[in-house]
Amino acid sequence: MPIKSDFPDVDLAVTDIWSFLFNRKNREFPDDHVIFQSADTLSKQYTYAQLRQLSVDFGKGLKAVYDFRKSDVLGLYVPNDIDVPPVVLGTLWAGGIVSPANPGYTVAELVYQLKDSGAKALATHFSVLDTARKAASEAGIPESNIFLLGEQKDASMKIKHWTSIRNLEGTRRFRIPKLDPKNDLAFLVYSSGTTGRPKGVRLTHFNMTSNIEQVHEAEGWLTWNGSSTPPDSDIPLPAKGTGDKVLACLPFFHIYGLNCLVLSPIYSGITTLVMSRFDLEKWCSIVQDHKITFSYIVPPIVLLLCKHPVVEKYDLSSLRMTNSGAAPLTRELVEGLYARKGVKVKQGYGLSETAPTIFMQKWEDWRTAIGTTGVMVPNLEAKFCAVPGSGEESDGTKELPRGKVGELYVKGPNVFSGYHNNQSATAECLEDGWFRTGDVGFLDERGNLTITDRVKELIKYKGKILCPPPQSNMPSTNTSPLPGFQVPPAELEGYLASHPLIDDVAVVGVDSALLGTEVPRAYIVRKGGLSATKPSDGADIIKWMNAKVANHKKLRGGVKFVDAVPKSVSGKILRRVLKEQAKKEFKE
Ligand code: 4UW
Repeated sequence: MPIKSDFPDVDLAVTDIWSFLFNRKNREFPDDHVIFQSADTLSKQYTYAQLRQLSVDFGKGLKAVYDFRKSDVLGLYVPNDIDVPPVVLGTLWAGGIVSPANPGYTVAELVYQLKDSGAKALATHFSVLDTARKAASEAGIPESNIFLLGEQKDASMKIKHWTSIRNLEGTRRFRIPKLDPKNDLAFLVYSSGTTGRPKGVRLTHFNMTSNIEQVHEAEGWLTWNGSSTPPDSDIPLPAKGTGDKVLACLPFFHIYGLNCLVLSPIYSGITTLVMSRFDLEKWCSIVQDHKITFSYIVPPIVLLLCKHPVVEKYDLSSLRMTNSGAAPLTRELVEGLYARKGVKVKQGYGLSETAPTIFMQKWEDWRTAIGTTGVMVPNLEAKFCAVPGSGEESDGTKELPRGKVGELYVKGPNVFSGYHNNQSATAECLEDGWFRTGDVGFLDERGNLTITDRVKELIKYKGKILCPPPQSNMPSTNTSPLPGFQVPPAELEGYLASHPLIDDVAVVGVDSALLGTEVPRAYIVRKGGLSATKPSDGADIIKWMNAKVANHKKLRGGVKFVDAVPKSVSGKILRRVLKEQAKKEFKE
């Protein structure tokens, strides 16, 4: 039997995102409440009423200026900016679909997304305008369909600014088109995927509004005016008479930022300060100076907060809580940050395909469920099935008993409707509403999920074990090859990151011709960088590590010191880059 969330089901709204946010009946905060504020120039801010008006004006402009029709796609290629929310909401008002792209993309990468999504227009920023222009031209988007967000550096430039896109004739009357929230798409996000080419994840209006409601129900602690009462715990309220203040430092193009930082604040009324990009010292100084109470972060940020010397200078005590997700976070880092700065971290877990959040640690459990990603959000079902390659049947039909480690499948209103233009990839992970996450983990007795790793990232170590012959009349042999032990790189990284002389680490599998199997190899950033002399060679670390783990997890692929671990902007280790590197370097 699939496992149900312990939260009672929420009676979910079935409506388009714009109406969900701006025609909300039970809204508590007033029209003039500030929702977004630029963390760079604090004077720039948008209240709820301004966002509503700006988005309608812009939506009408899209129709008038670009003849934007229902399901037309707007490509969004910008660093974080407080203009992103009104442009996104305006596009949705016009019935369009937003396809946000990483502003670090090259021309070729952007062309791929613009073509695959079929973008009709492109919103961009002067800092990346050059790439945007070239990519638009290659993707067949006319220059007149490119416009700018943020600062308009050069007033003489021919490229329009989004604020000039209005229903200029003023006489044409437009209405929000009739949308079918369960079928019409709101977003085409391109899943970062640490392996393979990005795929367009088709997210409907209902997927997104459902996830906002699911999270709101499970979260429930952020307060726009400081009035909610915390359960009996060590978590204080914001300063008297004030609401929570969130510092937004994660990219808006990624699903975590898109839902938690662009859409959710308009629903919850939580004032959100927008950084154009993450910078550690700036993040610390904004937290200190503006009494930030909450921030969504990723494990590489937790690592920096634990280890970087600059953090010492700042008072981060206004933070009631932080929320980490997008990659594994170890117990050692959570404890390390609390010991160093008194900053609490809880975890969330989700995927682009689930719009995104499916598990969340409760605030009051930040310490008692440490290292887990928390409990299932409402309206969700889950099951665990055997991991491919484990020797057991693994087609997703046979459920494992609760508590056993397996591959996680989920079903719910937030599960996407498939990959764009890619039926075979959709068929591989979506059947009868069940989505195969590709993540491996288990539930504890309180329903908290521990993710042990991703199926594709598990290192398969084919060792040999000593065993008696199966039947006494068979020829005797004292060794037997195993189908493959699975070594979770995240577990080894957790141990290594707790080493006092190690600043950062990634573990990948590398093929050993000698042993005829994949073996774990570690890429390590020493404290003090490449010039550091300690630990002096990998042998010390291998010895230290191997004493902590079972035989099949030993670092048989060796250790290499590097100056940085390659990571995606959403905080994931780029294992394919390291695997390529390992192939070239690894000599036995
Ligand atoms: N622990 C271990 C985690 C975790 C994790 C994600 O780029 P995508 O498609 O999506 C994301 C979404 C992150 C996210 C969403 C909502 C939320 O509340 C939250 O925490 C606050 C984070 O990253 O990558 C999906 C893949 O990222 C890994 C996992 O492998 C998943 O399949 N991942 N969160 N807490 N791994």
